[in-house]
Amino acid sequence: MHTFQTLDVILLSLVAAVTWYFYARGQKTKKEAKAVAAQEAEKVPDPDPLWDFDLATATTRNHLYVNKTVRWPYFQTMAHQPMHINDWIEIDKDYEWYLEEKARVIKEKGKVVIDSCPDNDAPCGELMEILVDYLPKRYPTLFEKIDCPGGGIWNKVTGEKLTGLEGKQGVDALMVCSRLVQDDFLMGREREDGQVYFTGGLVAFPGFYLLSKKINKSLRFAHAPVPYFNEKILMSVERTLKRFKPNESFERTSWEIVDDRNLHWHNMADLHSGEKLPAGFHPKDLFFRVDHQTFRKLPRTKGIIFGVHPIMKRLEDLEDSPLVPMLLSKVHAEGDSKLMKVNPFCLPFPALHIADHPCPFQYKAAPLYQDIMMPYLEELTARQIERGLITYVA
Ligand SMILES: *[C@@H]1O[C@H](CO)[C@@H](O)[C@H](O)[C@H]1NC(C)=O
Ligand SMILES: *[C@@H]1O[C@H](CO)[C@@H](O)[C@H](O)[C@H]1NC(C)=O
Ligand SMILES: CC(=O)N[C@H]1CO[C@H](CO)[C@@H](O)[C@@H]1O
Repeated sequence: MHTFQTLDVILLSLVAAVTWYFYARGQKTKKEAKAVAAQEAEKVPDPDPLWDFDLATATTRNHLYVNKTVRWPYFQTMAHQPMHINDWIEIDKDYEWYLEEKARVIKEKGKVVIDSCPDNDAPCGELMEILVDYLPKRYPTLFEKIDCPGGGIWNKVTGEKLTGLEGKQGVDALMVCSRLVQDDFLMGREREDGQVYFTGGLVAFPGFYLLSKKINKSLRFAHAPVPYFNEKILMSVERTLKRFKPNESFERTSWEIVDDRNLHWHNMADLHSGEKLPAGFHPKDLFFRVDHQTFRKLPRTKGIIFGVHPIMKRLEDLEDSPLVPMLLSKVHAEGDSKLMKVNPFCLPFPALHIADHPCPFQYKAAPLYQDIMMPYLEELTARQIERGLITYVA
């Protein structure tokens, strides 16, 4: 009886154990299956090839319109939209000039524009990998994969063959990226304290800020001097950056009026509070700078990649863009003055103004050029009405 009971207990335990084992195994396989399914779902499809791409005439998409670059009312929002993978890297006819200029800036400025924290070195490698994979697929007439030990890519525009790429990380990997696309890449990641930090990147064309002033700083810290930013949207921006998945890339555009073509550092960036552009500065020499900003999450290393492709238009070219001069004028005339004194180019994000820039007036922009620009915009609008591009409704 006694023995029997014991045996019973043992048997029961055994049954329980076996049941538990299979149950647990089932759960585990279920969990694994779920993880695999999630990975599948997060997979980014290949871009469509542009077989008839003509570099000599290529332009980016018309970001002025399509992405509501100049917005009215002018609120500070991320104003982002999902990005099709085809639109991640745009190449235009100025490609070679950008690459040469980028190389010059990197050579001159070094760590100020290209750098990586230790926890960003692997993401740099992954960024290079996805670029090298993407470009021959999207632009098969410009790039070709090289099958060699270590792997490589042939840039047929510059004639360079970049090889031995496998295992490249950090700045070495970013140098490869700098020979491939016009875009800059600022990189970030969520660290253990739950905040997003800027951890490195290749930022040759920031216009008004320097990577060296942002690196290893949290998004919160880096945005401290931007009016409204922290109060209003920092939390939501941070949440978005932490949560978005590799399959949930997005894009936005921002704009700025600038006084030269120096993408690295506009002359205006050095003007101080109360200063203006020199007397006699012709409004035709102002540029409308549009930055196409792309946001991707790296699947393996979870790095956050902010790509930026600046596009320059002369102010006079806006004559052919119906309503844009009028809208621009309205934004300046009636926009929130606290915001318009801010450099809207960076807003709200990457809003990379220089927390500790020596110039006390880093959020300036409008007061420097407004007097010169406004009458000219009116001229452009009048010409659009004359040409029948727009109709005047009182
Ligand atoms: C991206 O992948 C996740 C799985 O991790 C899935 O839940 C989500 O719906 C996907 N998003 C899009 C836009 O496909
Ligand atoms: C980043 O900053 C932290 C302190 O905030 C410091 O301990 C660390 O050494 C810095 N890392 C780099 C790569 O500069
Ligand atoms: C070309 C392009 O990407 N256009 C997009 C701009 O934004 C609108 C939504 O606001 C999209 O519908 C367009 O596809």
